[in-house]
Amino acid sequence: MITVPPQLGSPPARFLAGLLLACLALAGGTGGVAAEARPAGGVEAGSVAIEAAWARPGFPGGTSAVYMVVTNRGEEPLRLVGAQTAVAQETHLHRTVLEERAGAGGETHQVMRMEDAGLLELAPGERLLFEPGGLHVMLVHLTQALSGGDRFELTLLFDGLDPITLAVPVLSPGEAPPAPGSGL
Ligand SMILES: [Cu+2]
Repeated sequence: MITVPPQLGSPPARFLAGLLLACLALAGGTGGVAAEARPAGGVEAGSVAIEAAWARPGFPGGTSAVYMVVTNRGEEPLRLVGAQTAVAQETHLHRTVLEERAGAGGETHQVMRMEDAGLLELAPGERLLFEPGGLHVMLVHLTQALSGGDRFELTLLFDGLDPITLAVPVLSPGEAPPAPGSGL
C-alpha cells in the first residue's frame, strides 16, 4: 500500500513518491486523436480473451502501466494471479483508488493511491477492465526504455492454466487507446 510520504528526504520515500507520481500521471486521460488503424494488443487462448492491450511509455529504471480487457469465455471461474515481463524488474497487479483524508484543520481532501489488486476472479462471461484510474499492470524498474511504437511481451498467469503471452503496444502520450472489439 502506498501513501503520500510526509517528506521526500530519504531514498525510499523518494522512490515511493516517484511511484505515486507515476500512478497520478497514469490516472490522467489520454484524449487526442480519433480511432484509426493501429495495432491493438490481444490474444485468445482457450477460454481467455485479452483485447485492447496498451502500455504507457517509460524510462529505464522508471515505471509504466499496462491496460487491457480480459474476458472469461469459459464455463469456469477464471483467476488472474500475476503477470511477468522481461522489460521490468517487478510486475504488480494494482488498483488505483481515491481516498478521503481528514486534513489538520478538519477539512477533507482526496488522496490518490494504488494498492495491490487482490483476488481477481472472473465469473463465466465476465469482462475485467484494466484502465487508467483503476486496475493496471504496474511495471516497476523498467529494464529498457518504452517508447511510442514499441511492442513488448507480457505474460499473464491464470490459476490452473498455461501462461498466456501477448504483445503489448506502447502508445505515445496523447495517442488514443485501442477500443475493445477493434481487433486482436
Ligand atoms: Cu500502480
